[in-house]
Amino acid sequence: MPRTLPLAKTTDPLDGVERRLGMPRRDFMKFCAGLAAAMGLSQAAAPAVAQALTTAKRPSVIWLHFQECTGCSESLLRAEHPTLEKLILDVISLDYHETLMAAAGHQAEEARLAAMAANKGQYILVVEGAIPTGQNGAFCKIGGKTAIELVKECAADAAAVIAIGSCASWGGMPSTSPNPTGASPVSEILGKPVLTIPGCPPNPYNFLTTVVHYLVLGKLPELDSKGRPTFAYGRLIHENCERRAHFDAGRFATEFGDEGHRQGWCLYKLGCKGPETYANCPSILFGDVGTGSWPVGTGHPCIGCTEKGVGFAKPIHALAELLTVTPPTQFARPAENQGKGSTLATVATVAAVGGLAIGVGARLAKNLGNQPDEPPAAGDGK
Ligand code: FSX
Ligand code: SF4
Ligand code: F3S
Repeated sequence: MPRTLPLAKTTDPLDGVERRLGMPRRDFMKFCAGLAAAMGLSQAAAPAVAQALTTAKRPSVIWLHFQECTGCSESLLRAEHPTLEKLILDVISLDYHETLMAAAGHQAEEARLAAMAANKGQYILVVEGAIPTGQNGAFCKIGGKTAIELVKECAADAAAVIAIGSCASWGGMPSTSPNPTGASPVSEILGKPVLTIPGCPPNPYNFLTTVVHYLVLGKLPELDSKGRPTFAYGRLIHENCERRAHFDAGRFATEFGDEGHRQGWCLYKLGCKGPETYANCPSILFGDVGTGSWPVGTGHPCIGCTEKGVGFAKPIHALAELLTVTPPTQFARPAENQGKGSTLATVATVAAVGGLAIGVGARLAKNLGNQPDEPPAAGDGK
């Protein structure tokens, strides 16, 4: 008599998603579709993203803090929808993070050394904050080591180094002239380029998408000349700004609270650095709190916080350099140079297909909500 072989047990990797992330499976799949689109992949890649998020071995992450305000960590932890901080903490194994770990003193140092030894050559080093090089690094010591010694020690056996925030990426706010502490970027200390995710603070989705790219494709994303992933920093803010039509029509706010400002007109004359700053802020917004949740959306000019040589370097209300455009005297130019990376249109397409993706619902709502009842007549601008 033939023997009946027992059926192999199958386990659905998505089974635990609802419990672990508090996110319905359907929403999780839509979210994965959004991440795939953000990486420049097609909708067909969504299952691979879901697979990587649910089954890939969680990479060990050593997270160092130096000269900064902890806003990078705060922005990751304060994201609301869809429980981003849970997703990040689920996707990575955060083995050392000075402001989040319970351990202190010698215990904390031991945890760092143990994680580095156990994951030699495989862990990701994330650095938040600039590194003070003045007076031989005496401005910042942790566990008896200077920031310079610590970052070199941790980078030696890392699989990848990520500089998160503008401080770690290019010096940021602590490096503002005259830079008395010699605040320097990670790349300068290590003497080699590193992946950077600038912004003060950076958008947490750009960090998550970078990590997911690493998990799904086994490599870091394509970078620009400043080490930034092109999926997030490939286009000027000015290319995707909801106020762009006002710029092209010559309608500018010239004072905070004036008629143009209240009408939502372009903030170029108030010093907006969107025309010389590369970032996806207008496409993916911040904090998932709804319409207008990015600097220009709230009525303040972009200060260029993601851009070396602009943020914390140029006066906030000084006029921006126009990298690709000049304000037309009468008509918009028929075509402009465009960067690479996600556009409002591509993100909106994902929203239409998936119904939910990286703050897109809020983005679309904002666009609708921002329509003035009666568009001001051309020529009203100042
Ligand atoms: Fe703060 Fe991070 Fe700014 Fe710097 O973000 S938000 S000062 S970029 O390193 O903590
Ligand atoms: Fe938007 Fe600023 Fe460009 Fe005006 S100058 S369109 S506010 S990015
Ligand atoms: Fe920074 Fe400008 Fe975006 S100030 S957050 S780069 S809109």
